[in-house]
Amino acid sequence: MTASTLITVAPTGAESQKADVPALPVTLPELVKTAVECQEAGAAVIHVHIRDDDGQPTLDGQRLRDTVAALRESTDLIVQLSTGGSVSDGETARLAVLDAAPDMASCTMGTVNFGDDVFMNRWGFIVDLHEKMRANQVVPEYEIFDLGHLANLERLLSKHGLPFGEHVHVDFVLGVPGGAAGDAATVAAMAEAVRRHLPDGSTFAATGIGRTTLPVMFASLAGGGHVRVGMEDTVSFARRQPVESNAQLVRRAAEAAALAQRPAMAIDRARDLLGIRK
Ligand code: KMH
Ligand code: ZN
Repeated sequence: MTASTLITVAPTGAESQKADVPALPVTLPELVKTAVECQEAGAAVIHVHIRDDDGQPTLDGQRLRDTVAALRESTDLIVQLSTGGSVSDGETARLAVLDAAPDMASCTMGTVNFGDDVFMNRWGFIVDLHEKMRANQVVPEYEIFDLGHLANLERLLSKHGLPFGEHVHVDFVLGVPGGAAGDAATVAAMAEAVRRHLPDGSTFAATGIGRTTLPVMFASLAGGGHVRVGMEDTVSFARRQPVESNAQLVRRAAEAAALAQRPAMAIDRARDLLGIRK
């Protein structure tokens, strides 16, 4: 178990609309302001989805490059771009995200029902993402929406080798309608699968969608895991209390981590742990 807790913030996502969630950061200045606040609050990694001028999800290459540059200019955060995008994004655009040269990128380990939609992740596409990340020296965060995704990751690593950085880090995204439940038992089952089936030293984080945020966060901390929080995953701080800012969620995670005697991980330590290129 690491002595400190890696906190990732996922501030925007691709699903919520600014009209419904006014505090959602959708412009570049809003994203940078959020990032600065979240770094101060204890985050080490930022998982980024971007929006276009109408506030809709986009994978536009120039915007992605501008976003990476702006986050590097204003923060020390590890910049992780989403290759998941939104459910309507195609494989070519999702692979091209890596051309923006982030430190990290997400790599979802299987197809999953996603509310009324399907989040499509074919085996061949996963292999392409894994190989391109290694060629581009981008560290993956393997996104796990269901237990079978961990078996798929074991298969990927055995057939195609370790990722760039040679460290395996996964993120359990729980409570998605169509995926694994967001509860302590599921976190424990997945943590056990990581220990049994992934290389020694592999690390996991967990995030719970909506009202599963707190049980998943506490279960992950209790099980030696790391945490992801942010408005991509929940827009309610508590019952009938909308989230005011991403930093509010990061502060709560940092307080919980400190109570668990595993305080928020420093960014330099996170870079070493994950194997981020210097
Ligand atoms: N927006 C979801 C369809 C990722 O960022 O890699 C996919 C997602 C996962 O959020
Ligand atoms: Zn995402």
